[in-house]
Amino acid sequence: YIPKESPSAFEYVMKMLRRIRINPGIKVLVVDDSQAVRQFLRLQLERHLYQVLEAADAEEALGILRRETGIKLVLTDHDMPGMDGVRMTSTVRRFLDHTRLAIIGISGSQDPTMTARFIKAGADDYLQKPFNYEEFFCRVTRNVEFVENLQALQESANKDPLCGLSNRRHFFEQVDGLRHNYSVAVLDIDLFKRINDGFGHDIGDRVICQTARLLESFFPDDIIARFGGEEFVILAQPMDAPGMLRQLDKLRRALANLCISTPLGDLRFTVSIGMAAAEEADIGTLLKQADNYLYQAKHNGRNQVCG
Ligand code: GH3
Ligand code: MG
Ligand code: MG
Ligand code: MG
Repeated sequence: YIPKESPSAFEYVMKMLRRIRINPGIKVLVVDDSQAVRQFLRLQLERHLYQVLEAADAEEALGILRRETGIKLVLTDHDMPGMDGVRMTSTVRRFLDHTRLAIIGISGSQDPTMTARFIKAGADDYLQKPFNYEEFFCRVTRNVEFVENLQALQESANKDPLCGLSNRRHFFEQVDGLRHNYSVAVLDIDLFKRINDGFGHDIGDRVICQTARLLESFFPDDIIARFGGEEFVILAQPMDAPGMLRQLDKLRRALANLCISTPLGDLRFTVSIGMAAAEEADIGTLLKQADNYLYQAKHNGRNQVCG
């Protein structure tokens, strides 16, 4: 949630990030075949409140990375029995990109190509053993902050700051490439201008957020987004047009039954919904069809689903 008074999402995110100097509870995975090295790194990291996980080889590390969520940094040795650190890095990068976690390669090898090999494989940084304590923490902190900055930027680029749903841009990113077997619905709050005029913009905002929450609870497994103003889009897959129409009508009734208490008295509102489904059609075509049905729903007196 980004407060209205902040000049922009970007500045707000940056301010929050500057405030967080230490990262308590941030998960770091240490991969090294030497238990003594793992123990040493654990002690160092725990002094800075990191939460440390350990793996004795690449295979164990890959298992942990597939299972655990929220690991922000991997510190990996190069020479280990089985898969080496460089190969492990390129394997990790097939399923976790730079916005998910940073990787720092560590090695005592004198091989002058080691840094380049780690970075080409997808590592973000490299440390030569034995390393200086100060340098170690500079690099750890810098890389964790970088991942967090990327994640915060990605979130503010994808999410609607008012209601937290995906925005229009992220919606199209998520549906990119879909060609068949889905249905699309466009939902628009009825006479929303009157809500704003009669109850004020803040109450209008609350109506938008309440609508978003109900949308989420009625379509938990589908792609939903706030397209703009008081308009939302739902994409359900696989396509089941009659089922989708029923679910949309349930949502419509649930919204009509909501009663929002405000300083100016109780507020009720309704929505109109247009839905389109096709075995084979691009998203643009389906959205246009759903929009036409929405227009029909408005024309027929609002508070209804057409499709
Ligand atoms: P209809 O039933 O035909 O859809 O009528 P309507 O009044 O809902 O339609 P209209 O498109 O004329 O009004 C939409 C209003 O939504 C206009 C705009 O000021 C308001 N609006 C857009 N974004 C926001 C927002 O983020 N918060 C609030 N409170 N109002 C918004
Ligand atoms: Mg080793
Ligand atoms: Mg409207
Ligand atoms: Mg509208």
